[in-house]
Order: sequence, then structure tokens, then C-alpha cells
Amino acid sequence: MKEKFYITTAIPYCSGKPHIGNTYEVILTDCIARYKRQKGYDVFFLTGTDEHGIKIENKAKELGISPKEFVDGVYEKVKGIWSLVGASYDKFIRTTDDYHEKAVAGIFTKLLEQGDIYKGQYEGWYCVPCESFFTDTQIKDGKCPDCGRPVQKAKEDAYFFRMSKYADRLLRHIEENPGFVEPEARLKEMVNNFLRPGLQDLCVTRNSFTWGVPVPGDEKQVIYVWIDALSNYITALGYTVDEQGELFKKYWPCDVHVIGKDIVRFHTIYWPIMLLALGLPLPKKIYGHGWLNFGTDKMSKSKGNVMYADDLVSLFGVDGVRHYTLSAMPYSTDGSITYESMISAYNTDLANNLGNLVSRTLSMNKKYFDGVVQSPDVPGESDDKLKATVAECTAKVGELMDTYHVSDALGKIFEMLSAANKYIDENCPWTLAKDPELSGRLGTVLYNLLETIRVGASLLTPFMPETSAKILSLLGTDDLSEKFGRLVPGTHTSAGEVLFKRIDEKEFFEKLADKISEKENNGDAKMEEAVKENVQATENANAETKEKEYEPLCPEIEFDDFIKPDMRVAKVLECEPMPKSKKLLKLQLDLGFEKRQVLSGIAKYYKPEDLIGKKVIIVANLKPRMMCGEESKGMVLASGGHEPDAVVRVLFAAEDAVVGDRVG
Ligand code: ME8
Repeated sequence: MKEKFYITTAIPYCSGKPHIGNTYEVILTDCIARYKRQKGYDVFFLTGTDEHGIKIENKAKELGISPKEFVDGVYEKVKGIWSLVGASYDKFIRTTDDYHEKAVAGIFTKLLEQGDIYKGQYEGWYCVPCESFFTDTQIKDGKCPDCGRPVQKAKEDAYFFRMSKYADRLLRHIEENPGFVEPEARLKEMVNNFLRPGLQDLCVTRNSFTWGVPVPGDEKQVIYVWIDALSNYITALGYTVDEQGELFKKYWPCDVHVIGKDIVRFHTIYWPIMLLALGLPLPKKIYGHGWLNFGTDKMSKSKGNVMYADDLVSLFGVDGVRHYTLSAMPYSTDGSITYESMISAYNTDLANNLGNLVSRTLSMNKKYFDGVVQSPDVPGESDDKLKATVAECTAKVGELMDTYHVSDALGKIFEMLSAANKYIDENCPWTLAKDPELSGRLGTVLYNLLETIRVGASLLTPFMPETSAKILSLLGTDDLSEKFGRLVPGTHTSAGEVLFKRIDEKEFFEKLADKISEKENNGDAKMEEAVKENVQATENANAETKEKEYEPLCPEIEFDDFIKPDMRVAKVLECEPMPKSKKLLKLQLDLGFEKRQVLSGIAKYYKPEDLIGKKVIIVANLKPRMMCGEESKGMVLASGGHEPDAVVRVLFAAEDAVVGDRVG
């Protein structure tokens, strides 16, 4: 019987389109799952979406749609991206799936009945965006220790999980199971900062919103999003407190939870304690990978540096993106992504090393032997070295993959391909071809090259499945064995296909600029807008004549909140279109006390000459942000900007309004 292997990704929040960092995680997990399948394991690969919580409830409210409508739209996007990058998952779970919600309610009730969860009162500080409670000592300068935003005093009825009851058992488990959490440094942080100082009971319900699994019998409260989300790893296998189900019996405990470094605490402390309380075995391993940053910066919407997998696939192809992300993310530290580094890796590894090796070898086999694989009967000096490199790399790739050093494994494969390119230069097949007496040697050299390429394609299959399949088909074989010498003489190879065309940096950036403006015109820069448009299009189709729908009023605010935006009168000194964008105008403004540049998405509605010399109102203390490579320091006030068919109108100040004066 095949040995089982159960592997999971974290389930991303369904609050927006996943970026390349989230997508890296599914590519990484997919690569490990494919590797294990190729090694003969019975693999179960689980992924999904985390669909509850206040952030989602708020986003839906902002868009005037229901949370379910909102998550349905985002879920489609996530699934689309996962399939675009070739994720070969066996199951996709949504935390809004009925069976999951029922199982979570059952888990909560069981823990309550057995006394691990109890009802009490919470008094302390609450961070709304993080949905987290903190004590006086945990907050930093009155701000959330996780996200740095202001926290608010909270006192409310709530349910608590007796974490401390299980802390010793968890510590013992960690000590007895080296490798439970990897890389080791992440485990040390958890043990030293959280477990050893003593665990606090965890507040596991919220009553500040409703979009979650209700607490059975106390419907004012919803179950904390992490209890809900973490349970996905067992409910997806059919686990309920009453019945474990066949898949659960077969695949649990999980072999590896692949997650990012920011959620290691939830997976190494809360999740194992939940399992201990349920009397279930703990996962064998938690692998916390680093983060993919844009250069050295964290990717964030406000910095305007977020990259998405679908855009990258349209520029580099699926395997270009898989290759880059898998090679750029080291085992234990963060990785970096920029267009420049992607172009460089693509040209060096894919076009020059792999692509050239395959096209040179196949075209020589066609030219000299009409595409027929020869018998390797005439050994030469450098053959043993090449074969030894192939054997050594193959073994090393296995070792590295078994310990999840995925980028190092990929590096080893490319070392092997470089050795094959060197072998071509050492043996100069074009010189051998000039002497008919050396035809046997020429056939052997080409055999060794074809065979190295075949082994390389086999090793590359989990990383770049499409490319590997293409190479194997060009070689006329589907033999994925890593043993050298399996290619059968007489096999017919094909030639002529360029696997990876070199990317010219200048042409690339021109194409990119076109794409950016095309995207802005399509209006799909923002996931939320796209979702909203979908929903509205459906609504419009359903109701033929429809009165204007006004955006619902935002919740009431205090005067102190109102004065936070610092709005000023500013005069437009210069205005011009942005070369890379059809949506933005670039304005130079005089605020009296300073001059500054503001970008505004009003190019569809105003020409520069409509604005020059006019006085506008801007939010002057808005954090500066980059758009299309230019900085914008503030926002021009206009009406109508939130609607799909908006009539956008700038709010001009009176002609005699004083530049620099505050508005409000
Ligand atoms: O944390 N590079 O969801 P999420 C690499 N719903 N990985 C990154 C990354 C980056 N720049 N940014 C995020 C959640 N990630 C929860 C999980 S699991 C029961 C619940 C990773 O959408 C992040 O570390 O914020 C996490 O593993 C995954 O993407 C989803 O993040």
C-alpha cells in the first residue's frame, strides 16, 4: 500500500485578490505535493479560503452587498489564480461551507461541555482590524502590538479557552519531536516568547460583528475566526466530533502544514492545543516560510507595490512565475521579487541555461541523426563526470525536497543543466560531425545530453510541470525515472520549439506600461470594484428600470474623527496627463505654505486646461503613496467616484477662497 502524505496551505482571507506572496505559498505546497506524488505517495493536498470575520463584513458593507456575495466573488478569483498557476489540490474548502460551519459549532460545543471553554467577561483592549484582544501590558503606546493601529477599551461577555491547561503537554511534545516546527528559529521564538512565560486563556468569541459561525445557544456571539479557520484542516477530511470519516482516518495527522511566518503562533500553539483538547494527534510538521517582498519592502496596497500572479503569468508564463518564486524564496528567510530580478532569472536560468540546452541538443540530434536517438557505444573522457554530476544532483535534490529546502533543490537541478551545457562545449559535437569516423562518438555525446535533459525534466516536473511535459514530449518519452540510461535508442526526438524566448528589458517595460493603462481602463485595478461591478451588473439585469441607488451612509462619527482629515484650499499651478496611465492626471498644487504634487484619477472627466488656475480642495495629510511610479501627496476631493458609471465632479473652492486655508 502507498504511504500517505497529507499537506495543506494556509487558507487566505477572502478579503481581496491574493497577491503573489499568498500565491507563492500555494505554488510551494503544490511543488511539494507533486514531488511526493512522483515519489509514489498517496497525497492529499488541501487548500481553501478563510471567509468569515469583521474585515469581510466591513468590506461588503462598504460595497453595499452581502458578505456572502462578497466572498463568492473573491473565492472565484482565488480559485482562478490557483488554477492559473497549476495548483493540483485535491480539495478546496471554504469556511462558509455548510459542513464546515456545522463541524466548527460541534467542536465549540464539545470543548464547552468538557470545560476547556468557559464563559466569562473580557476587560481590556480590542483591535478591530485584527479582531484581537490585548492586556494593558501587551499594547504598545496605546496601539495594537500586531498592526500598530489604535485599540479601544472593551468590556464584554465572552468565551475563553483554557490554554494554560495544555501548555506543559505542548512543551513536552515539542521537546520530544524535534522538527515539529521548521525552521528551528521560528520554534524558538514561540517557545521563549509565548510558551515558557505562561499562556493566557484565549478569548474565542466576538460579539462586535455577526459574519461568522454563531456560538451554539448564544447567537449574539460568533466563534473567533482562528478557531473557525484552523479547524478547516480536519473538517475538510470529514471530521466532526461525532464521526471521524474515512478521509480523516486515512490522512490525519497532517504531514505538513505549509504557512507563512506571521501565522506560526496560531499553528504551533493554538492549533495543537485545540487538537490536544479534542484528543486528536498533532500534525507532524509545521513549516513556516518567509515572505516574498517587493525588493526589500513589504508588499502593500498603500505603497502601491503589490504584484499579482495573473499579471506576472501574462508576462513570464506560468512556469516563469513558478520558477522565479520557488527559486527566489530561501528555506528560512524572506525572498525578493522585482520585475528586473524576474527578467534576469528568466534569461539566465530559463532562456540561456535550460532553453538553450534543450534547443541545441534537439536540433543537433535532428541535423546529425534525423532525430533518432543513437546507442551510447563510444564512451569518452568527460562522460563519467557528467553522469556523476547527474547522480549527485539527483540524490541531493531528493534530500533537499524531503526536508522542504525547495529553492536549494531547484538550484541543484540548474547546476546539473549547466554541467550539460559545459559538456557540449567540451565535446564540440559540430567538430565530431565533420568526421564520419567519429559518428559513434557523436551519437554517444548526444545520447548523454538527451538523457541528462530527460532526467532534468523529470526532476523539474514538480517545479515546472508544463515545461517538463513539453520537454519529455520533444524527447519522445514519458519515462520519469531519474536513473541515467533509460532513454531507448531508436526513439524519435523533435526539434524546433523555443521553450523560453529571451526577454528584452526595454521592450518588457513598454509592454508593462501598456498593460497598466489597459488595466486602469478596464477598471479592474481593485478587486473590490470588480466584485461590486459583477454584483451590480447582475442586479441591473434583473431590474430593468431602476432608480438610482444611493450609497448607504457610513456609521456616525465623533467630532474628533471629523477633524482628522486636514482639508485645504489649493491652487492648480500645472496639470498634465500621466504617460503611463489613462486614468490619472498629475497636478502641481500651491498650498500657500508649500507646493506639492497630487495625482488624481479624473483624466476621464477633466482636461488639464479645465483645472489649471482653479482652486480645489485636497485632503492634505493623507499618507503619500506611489502610483504608476510617481508620488502623490494628498487627494483632490470630488463627488461620484465610488460608483461604476460615476459622474465625477471636482469640488472647486470659491474663486476668492484663500489658498492654504483649512476646510471644515
Ligand atoms: O493569514 N509572502 O490569511 P492571509 C509570502 N486566513 N507569504 C505571504 C505573504 C508574502 N508577502 N503575505 C502573506 C491568513 N503570506 C489566515 C490563515 S490558516 C488556518 C488561516 C502568507 O490571506 C501568509 O503568511 O493573510 C499566510 O500563510 C497566507 O499567505 C495567507 O495569508
